[in-house]
Amino acid sequence: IPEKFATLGLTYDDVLLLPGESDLAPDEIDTTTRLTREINIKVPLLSAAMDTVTESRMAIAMARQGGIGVLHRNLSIEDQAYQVDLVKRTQTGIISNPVTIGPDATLEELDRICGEYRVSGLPVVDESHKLLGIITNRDLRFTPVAEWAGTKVHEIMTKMPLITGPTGIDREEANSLLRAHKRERLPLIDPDGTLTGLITVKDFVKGEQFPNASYDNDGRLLVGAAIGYFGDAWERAGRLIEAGVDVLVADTAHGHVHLLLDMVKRLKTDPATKHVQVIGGNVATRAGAQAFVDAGADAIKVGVGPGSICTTRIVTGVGAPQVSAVYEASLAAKPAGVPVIADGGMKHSGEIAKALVAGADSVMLGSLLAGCEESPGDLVFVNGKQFKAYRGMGSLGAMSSRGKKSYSKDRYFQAEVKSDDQLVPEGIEGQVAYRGPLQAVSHQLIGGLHQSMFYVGARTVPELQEKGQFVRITAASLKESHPHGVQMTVEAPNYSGF
Ligand code: RVP
Repeated sequence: IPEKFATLGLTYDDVLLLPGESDLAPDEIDTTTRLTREINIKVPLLSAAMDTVTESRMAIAMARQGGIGVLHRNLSIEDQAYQVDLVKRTQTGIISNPVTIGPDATLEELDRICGEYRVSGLPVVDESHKLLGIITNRDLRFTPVAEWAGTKVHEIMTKMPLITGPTGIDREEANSLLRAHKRERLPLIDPDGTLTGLITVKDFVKGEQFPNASYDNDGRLLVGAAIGYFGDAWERAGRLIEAGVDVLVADTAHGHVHLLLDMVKRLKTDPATKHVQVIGGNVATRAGAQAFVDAGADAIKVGVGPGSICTTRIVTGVGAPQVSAVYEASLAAKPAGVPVIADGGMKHSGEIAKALVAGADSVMLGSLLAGCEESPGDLVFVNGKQFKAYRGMGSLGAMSSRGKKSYSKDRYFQAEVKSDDQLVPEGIEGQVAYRGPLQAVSHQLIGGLHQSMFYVGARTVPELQEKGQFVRITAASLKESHPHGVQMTVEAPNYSGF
């Protein structure tokens, strides 16, 4: 029989990382990490699956910064799948399925297609998708509008031979070809001349702007989406996969539950779904993590109660201090090669490194990102200061219908509650200070992590996990850690004070 009182649980404010011997130059530090069994990302950050944090805009911004966004599920299936589609269509790499036109189409049709897809040029292909030429809407300028309906694409297109690249060309090579020939577009073809992709200069410029961006194998941004286990969850998963989602996140407040574990098992064995990465959660114990390892999850998310807007521990008395919970979960996950995600409770950048040393491979953030320009919701002014709304998915506001259907109730196992006044909330509704664009916020978070790694003497995340050593601290040390005895006169971009 286990002891009734387990060992003391610790959280972020209970520990500090000891400085270690370091001979690193800052540019040697690499924050690449494992998101799931099969996906690596360059920046170990996820944005939370919450309706005040992650919709497509945040997901695009997160992937561009090198992390990943998890689209919330307080949306109809159609709306959530549409959000996935928006992220996947954001062009920052190689376009694997470019819009094309046939040689016998008219210039009128060309103009319509360019407008519809907001592109300025199209590869011209025959019925078997062999590349015949390329046409841009600049070519239209030399033909009077009155003649568009009667002029065919093949009459004015630039015909083969064109400057093309082979299928599978890497970014550097493509870039130098575009430069050498001063071209704006590089069609990619197979040896038999079949069009397989398109690269545009515009996309490369974006690529250079976001050197860490998280891409799938086709050069599209990575995106995750939350699902449940109840009702139409299976249908939702299927639609999200059709839309191109890379990672499904089985998203509940208590993951160590048979229905959810069965859902993960089914997703990882069904031929239609098993190729997609599945994250299971949330758990806060070694046994909970082991259950997800056994169910075949590709990563495990840890956190019961640490969230800034969460009242689960107060309402139910259940939870586990986050640093200990992450450590415990990692004891089951690590030997199985399953990455761990520390979800909730991060107030400053220093906690990212603490979570990684405790055994996480990446972290999920809510309150730290809810104030970004890219999060859903409008700015609110209070006494001349700018804020954005931030609420728990278990808050009354998120779970109640208030004129529309709520899909987040089953995260708290209250899917069958009929009327709003019967709900038992486990979260609150509030607001956080406006923080500007994600780029600036993530710069501070990643910058902080770089510094942590420098202090510990770790070049890589695995090295940080191995070398990092905690010291337990007292309330007096915590006071010493924060600024003290001084009145702050200037706001720091990475310190909130609480
Ligand atoms: P934080 O970053 O501390 O704001 O926490 C965000 C996390 O809190 C989410 O990723 C989720 O796991 C959890 N959460 C979301 N809603 C609620 C709630 O209403 N209790 N909790």
